[in-house]
Order: sequence, then C-alpha cells, then structure tokens
Amino acid sequence: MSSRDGTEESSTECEVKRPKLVPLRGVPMPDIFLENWEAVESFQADPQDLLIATYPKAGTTWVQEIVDFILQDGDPERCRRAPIHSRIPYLEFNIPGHTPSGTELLAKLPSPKVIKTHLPFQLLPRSFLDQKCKIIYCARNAKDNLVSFFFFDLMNKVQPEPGSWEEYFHKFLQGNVSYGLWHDHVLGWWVNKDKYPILYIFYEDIKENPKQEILKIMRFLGKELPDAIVDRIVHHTSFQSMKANPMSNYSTVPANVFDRTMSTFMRKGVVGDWKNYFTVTQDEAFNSDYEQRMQGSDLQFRTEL
Ligand code: PPS
Repeated sequence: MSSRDGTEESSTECEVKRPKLVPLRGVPMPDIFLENWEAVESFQADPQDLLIATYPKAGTTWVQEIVDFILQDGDPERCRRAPIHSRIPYLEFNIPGHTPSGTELLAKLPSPKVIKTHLPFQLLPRSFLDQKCKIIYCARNAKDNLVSFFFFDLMNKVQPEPGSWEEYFHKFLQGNVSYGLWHDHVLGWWVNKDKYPILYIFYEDIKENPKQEILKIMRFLGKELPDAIVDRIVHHTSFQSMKANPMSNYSTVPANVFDRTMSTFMRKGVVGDWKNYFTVTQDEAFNSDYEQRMQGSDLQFRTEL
C-alpha cells in the first residue's frame, strides 16, 4: 500500500463512512477501531519496542519523524523508505475493508518496532508495561491541540463529523471526541511517567528548541550521533521540510479519507494559533474549566512562546 513517490496509496476508492464514537471503559473511541480491539489489547510488545504516545494532534508525526531520523542515523534516504504511518504503524488504527489495520502492519514489521498510539494510559495494552518498553509521550497545550483537532476532524473522514467550531469547542471540553478528555489523557500519562520508562516531552519545547529536544530523545534512546548529523535531523524534521516531504506529510493518504479541500495535515505547525479562533467568551469558559480539571497537578503548559 505504501507509495514512495508521493502519489496516493491504492485504497478502496469507495466513500468512507464517518464513524460513531462508542465508549470503551468510559473513553469515546471510533466504533471502527473497536472492531479490532481484541488484537490491540492482546498485542505482544517486544522489550526493545519503542512506543510514541500522544493525544491526537499533539505532535505525534513530528516525534515519529525525529525518532526515525535518530534510528536511521540521520539518513534522509532511509527515512524516505515509506510513508510515516507505514514506518511507524498506528497500533489501534482500523478501517475495515480499506487498508491494513495497525496490528496487521505491525505483524509484518521486524522487531524492534516503533509504534504509535493515541491511547490514554489506562487503555494501553498491558504488554508494553510488562515488557518495560521505552515510551515517549508528547503533549501539546490544550488550546492549540483543540484547534488542530477541529481542522483534522473536518478533513479526516475516519473521524466523526466535527460540526461547527462552536459545537466542537464544547464537545472537546466535554471530552466528547475520539480518545476523550484532553485533560485526563495528559494527566494519566503524567502521573505514571516515573513508574515506567516514559520520556514526557512537550510540543512547545520542540518548537522553541528542536535541537535540545532531539538530544533529549537521543539520550533516552541511548543513541549518540555527531553534532553535524543532529543539525541535519533538526533541518529535515522542521515544519517546512516535513510539509514538503510526501513521506511525512500524509499526502499519500487517498482523498476519500483525507479531504484536502477542508484542511491539510501539515496545517500551520505553530504555538498560539488558538488566538485566531477562540472568542473572548470561549477563552474565559475554557480557562475556568481548565483550572478545575487540572487543579492539584504540577503539569504546566505554555500557550504561547
Ligand atoms: S495525528 O493525526 O494525531 O498523528 O497528528 P499529529 O502529528 O499529532 O499532529 C499534527 C499537528 O502537528 C503539526 N506538526 C508540526 N508542527 C511543527 N513542526 C513540525 N515539524 C510538525 N509536524 C507536524 C501539524 O502541523 C499539526 O498541527 P497544526 O496546528 O494543525 O498545524
């Protein structure tokens, strides 16, 4: 299914039906993903596997590309071997009858594998923790995360219909979106980060100082590379480079899944875009809700740089 030349992958061109959200142990999930849940839950990780976990739209692809560049010693040709979603499969992804599921793709990859997930900590297949797999969790401030998720749900036909911006704003605050409440997700991983080998990083930090964060990831992976290679990784994983690269910009996903007349995957890639969408009333409502939900936690985010 992977196309190396940037043309669209050959998936069944029939119309994709937007899924419904169905609660899985209280967490709203696309119903189509749950059709493969048994395979996800029983997934057997290898101790050397690396997991990249995020709430959707928090910088997953960016961290995936950085990790692949580190593991490929900064070689851009090797990182162009396949689209990012084939190089680092998305564990719980499942569109029956269209493309292979995440677990099917993973079954074909040799170990050690790098795996993407958006699952909240409590839904993570037990094997990752039992095998003490290294996990990188990347979090993004809720306001920009919300805006990015709204535009993604507009374009992505395998997400429920987002409705208007105002409607979506309330859905997000109620946790009535795929993977549930942002607050529960970031806090769930935060409180467990010291009990397991979890590197907890922030989108805003990578944006502010990519080299420093890339070095942090390298240290976590036990990898050393010459400074010139690290600079090359900074260059190739910049927003501009990734946006221009068909192997990292999701342009190979067919138009019946990603409707690019609505938005693009590599949309803006900035911190503070929420200011272009939040009304004053929404901002006030957001802040008071945020204060309550995050109360008592030392987890801090930056909404501007
Ligand atoms: S997904 O579908 O959940 O895997 O999406 P995810 O990759 O987590 O998030 C997509 C957003 O991340 C931005 N992005 C980047 N920002 C800065 N630099 C780089 N290199 C980069 N790569 C991806 C992408 O543009 C989406 O954010 P928005 O705000 O929508 O632009």
